[in-house]
Amino acid sequence: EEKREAFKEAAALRRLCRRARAGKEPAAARRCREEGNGRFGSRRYREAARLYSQAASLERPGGPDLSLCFANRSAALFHLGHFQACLEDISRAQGHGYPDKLLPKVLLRKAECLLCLGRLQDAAEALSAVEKKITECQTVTSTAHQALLKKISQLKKKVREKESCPEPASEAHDAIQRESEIWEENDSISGASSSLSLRFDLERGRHLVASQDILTGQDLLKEEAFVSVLCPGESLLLPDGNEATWDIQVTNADLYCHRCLKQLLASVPCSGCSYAKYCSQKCADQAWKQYHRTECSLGALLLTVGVFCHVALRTVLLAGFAEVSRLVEQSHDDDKDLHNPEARCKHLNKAPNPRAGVPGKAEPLIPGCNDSGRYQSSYQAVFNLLPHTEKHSPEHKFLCLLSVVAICKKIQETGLEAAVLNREECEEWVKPQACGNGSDELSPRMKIMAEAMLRHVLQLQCNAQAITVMQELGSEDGAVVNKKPVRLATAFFPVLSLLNHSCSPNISVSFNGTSVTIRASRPIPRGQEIFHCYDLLCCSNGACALLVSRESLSQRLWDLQQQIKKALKLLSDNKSDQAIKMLLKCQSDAGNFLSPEHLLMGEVEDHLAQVYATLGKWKEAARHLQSSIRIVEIHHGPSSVEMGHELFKLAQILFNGFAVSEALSTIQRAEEILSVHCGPQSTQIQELKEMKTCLLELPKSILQRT
Ligand SMILES: *[C@@H]1O[C@H](CO)[C@@H](O)[C@H](O)[C@H]1NC(C)=O
Ligand SMILES: *[C@@H]1O[C@H](CO)[C@@H](O)[C@H](O)[C@H]1NC(C)=O
Ligand SMILES: *[C@@H]1O[C@H](CO)[C@@H](O)[C@H](O)[C@H]1NC(C)=O
Ligand SMILES: *[C@@H]1O[C@H](CO)[C@@H](O)[C@H](O)[C@H]1NC(C)=O
Ligand SMILES: *[C@@H]1O[C@H](CO)[C@@H](O)[C@H](O)[C@H]1NC(C)=O
Ligand SMILES: *[C@@H]1O[C@H](CO)[C@@H](O)[C@H](O)[C@H]1NC(C)=O
Ligand SMILES: *[C@@H]1O[C@H](CO)[C@@H](O)[C@H](O)[C@H]1NC(C)=O
Ligand SMILES: CC(=O)N[C@H]1CO[C@H](CO)[C@@H](O)[C@@H]1O
Repeated sequence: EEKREAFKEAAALRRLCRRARAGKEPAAARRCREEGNGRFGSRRYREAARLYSQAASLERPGGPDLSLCFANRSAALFHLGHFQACLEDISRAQGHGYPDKLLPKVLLRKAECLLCLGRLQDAAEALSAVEKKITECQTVTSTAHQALLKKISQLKKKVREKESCPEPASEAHDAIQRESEIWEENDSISGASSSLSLRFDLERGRHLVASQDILTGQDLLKEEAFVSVLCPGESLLLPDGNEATWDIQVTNADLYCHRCLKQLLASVPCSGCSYAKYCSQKCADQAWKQYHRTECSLGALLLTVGVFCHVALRTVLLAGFAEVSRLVEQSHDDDKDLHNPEARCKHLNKAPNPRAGVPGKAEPLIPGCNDSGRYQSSYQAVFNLLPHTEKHSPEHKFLCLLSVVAICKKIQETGLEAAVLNREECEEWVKPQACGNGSDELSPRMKIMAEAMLRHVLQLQCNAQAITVMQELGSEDGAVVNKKPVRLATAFFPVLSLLNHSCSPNISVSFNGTSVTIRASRPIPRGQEIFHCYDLLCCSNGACALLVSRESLSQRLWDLQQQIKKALKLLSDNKSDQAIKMLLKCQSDAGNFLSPEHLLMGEVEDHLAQVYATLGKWKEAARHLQSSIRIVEIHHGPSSVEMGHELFKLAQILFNGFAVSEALSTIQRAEEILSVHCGPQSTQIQELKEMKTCLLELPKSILQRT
């Protein structure tokens, strides 16, 4: 019976896979590129660049078509003022066989870029190269020829002008010094502050405790994810993408690097699939070596089985077969020991921590630490996170097993087993071939990998950490720019996982790429345990971190999000009063099960601010926004970019409401933060400056009127 059930499930999985798309599709590539040309024509350069990127990821490498995508994108990047990225795309185009007869136009763009970057010598050289090319090239029609020559002489003139009158060196970027805190790392826990220490007792398991008094805002932990996998997420409507003549399906995969999660400007596509896109060739090469050579042809399957299975696979690929099998075998030995009283005794006797070194008062060796008692972000630490096997239902475990086996079988079928087991280095992309051995069984080595993967999938239920970022949403009314936290990736942070769950955590979490920073959100006296709030859910009756409660809480969270959506719909239908009623109800519902610092609580406040702003009730709007800002500050820190954007919004509202002195101080704070993150020349800073000027002239006229 069970076998038949498994068979049915496996067939369903295969059917589903056909729907997920991760392969190259040249026809779709061409459509994207044409659409991009259309957007370029109407000067919507950001959208154009995005469409050209999409085209590049769908195009097969090897033909000139890919080079056209890069050349086209370089034009959009040039207009956006991203000269360095533009130069990189031009050399990519040349590297992929850009047609000779089209070259002059692109080389001219290169010269212009170099000129803008102040590299005059290089610009002059590029110009003579274009001239040479044009005289060689018979195919250029005479009018085009004339136009090019005219452009060349203009540029040459500009080069000469710049040479004779060099611009003053741009003023040194006087960024504000962040209060650089003394950061001292703990000797025995990698990434943790020296104010923390790791404890272990049978009742509480492993946990972190303050070993000295900790101040609000103090950094407690800086950790790089052991593994992280980008969540595809829903497709998003971006601010400039809402005139949907062509539905640009933008997902996280189009916006963030597949490996390091950096925001993408001009993505480098994988040469094998259309899904993985990188911030640079370097990231692409590293991902290929570490895991993508295996994952590339599994794309559709991985998108179908879900991100937890994907994380599990990538975890074992990063660890390598030798380390995986060492720990799997060790865990088998430990299990045997547990069922054999004599061995168990021996096991306990060997447990004392060699570093504790106090005779007669030996502590047990803390699981996950290496033999010298150091806990660090390693595969061993990941392996020792608790899978809570007994808490999962048999159905759930069965489903996880099925997905893991499906992945391993696919790896065997496609002849990628050798790559997985590191038996030979295959750095080049080779088309996987069906392997001759038609056996339905997993090989003994793949069985070991599968066992470890299953363990990781189960661990993730409790230990998965979501990496979130603030993402800008379409602003309907244009008065206030809206941002929302979205889940970007799922990751294992073995040190962060040492923090136990609590309803009212005493820390805040913020992310930069694949690294996390933990700060104290309130003073923590010496000797207290440090608590973290996973997924930031609060538990209904004090029983924390139980899977059951997590599931039902997720349901309530989902319901709440639907309510919020409805309220926003009311708002867009001009039914502001009803929208306010609904949002206030959301707020009181949410208060019953979310901690006051939950990001969703902030989001509701934010929407309330938005409604009041559309009604011109600036005072109420400001009050709600201030509540939202308090939450953002807890989560992202007082000088985070998120905080900067919230203050920017508040400044707009205070400005509109003529709250002069409050507006001025808010502008000041926003300026300080945003000039660090976005640069003193950014549009946000310019707008803040304009508001300030306006406000400083305002009082006289207002006073005269009143
Ligand atoms: C894109 O490339 C095509 C083919 O080379 C060209 O005709 C078109 O003008 C290019 N568009 C832009 C914006 O560069
Ligand atoms: C680091 O952690 C250890 C053990 O967890 C603890 O005893 C020690 O006080 C901490 N501080 C430093 C500076 O290592
Ligand atoms: C434990 O890890 C630390 C840091 O990587 C290393 O210096 C030490 O040699 C390791 N100890 C053992 C016994 O492997
Ligand atoms: C096929 O592979 C399975 C698992 O690796 C192995 O047990 C079996 O001996 C292989 N059969 C042949 C004919 O190589
Ligand atoms: C994020 O990390 C990068 C390097 O990885 C660093 O250059 C940048 O300053 C960091 N950003 C913030 C806001 O800390
Ligand atoms: C830290 O969090 C725990 C759990 O919620 C709580 O018991 C403790 O009082 C908090 N500590 C401080 C200083 O707030
Ligand atoms: C809402 O009101 C604004 C101005 O009051 C109007 O321009 C807009 O068309 C209205 N929208 C709807 C859906 O009624
Ligand atoms: C108080 C509390 O929640 N303790 C938990 C801390 O985490 C360990 C596992 O890492 C659990 O076993 C404890 O129950």
